[in-house]
Amino acid sequence: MRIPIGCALTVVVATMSDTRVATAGPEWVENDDAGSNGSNAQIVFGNGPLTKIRGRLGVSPLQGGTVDREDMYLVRIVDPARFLASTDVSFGGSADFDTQLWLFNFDPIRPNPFLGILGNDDAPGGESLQSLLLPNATDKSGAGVQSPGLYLIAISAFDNDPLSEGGEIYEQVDPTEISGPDGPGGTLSQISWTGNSPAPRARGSSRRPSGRSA
Ligand SMILES: [Ca+2]
Ligand SMILES: [Ca+2]
Ligand SMILES: [Ca+2]
Repeated sequence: MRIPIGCALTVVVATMSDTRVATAGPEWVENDDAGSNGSNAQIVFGNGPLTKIRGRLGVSPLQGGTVDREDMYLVRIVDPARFLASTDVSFGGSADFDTQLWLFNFDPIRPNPFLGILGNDDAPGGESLQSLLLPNATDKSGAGVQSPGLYLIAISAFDNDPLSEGGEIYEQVDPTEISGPDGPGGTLSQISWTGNSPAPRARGSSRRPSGRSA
């Protein structure tokens, strides 16, 4: 049992069947706990397009009060141009905390198998603390989802950011940018997190969307 933080992540990633990974449709519910990196990410499997992931972050009293700060899922993106992931109610998602979303490569045969691709804190537009990932970065990194395949998608609360051995993978100059992997650690595989954010918190005067979507 983990209590406080609920979220539903709208994900449009897969449009075909006949594969074990990431064509679960339409909804995937976190099973036990999704891990925090590419080696323990939860595999999303099934048939049909995946439209939503439901999960929880927060304190686990049954696990000694440890805090689960991030969840990562392995999904298949079939049509990169249609990729969208969001916790914002405008896109069918929901969360009761200030979310961040992250996308990584999943390429286990390479020396750096979990390279960062995209990250966002607050959806472009500036009215929401919820997050939005689209196929391409909005900063000057030129990053984007280039080809169909397996990818890792992760959710964390602000300001818990992904790390490689080189440091932070993303440079979030503006909270509303969809960032490419332009941080000092951006050329290396994700291995951990900054861990900042034991509990969700709101920032500024933006309205905090509440409730959990259907
Ligand atoms: Ca987790
Ligand atoms: Ca946010
Ligand atoms: Ca950036």
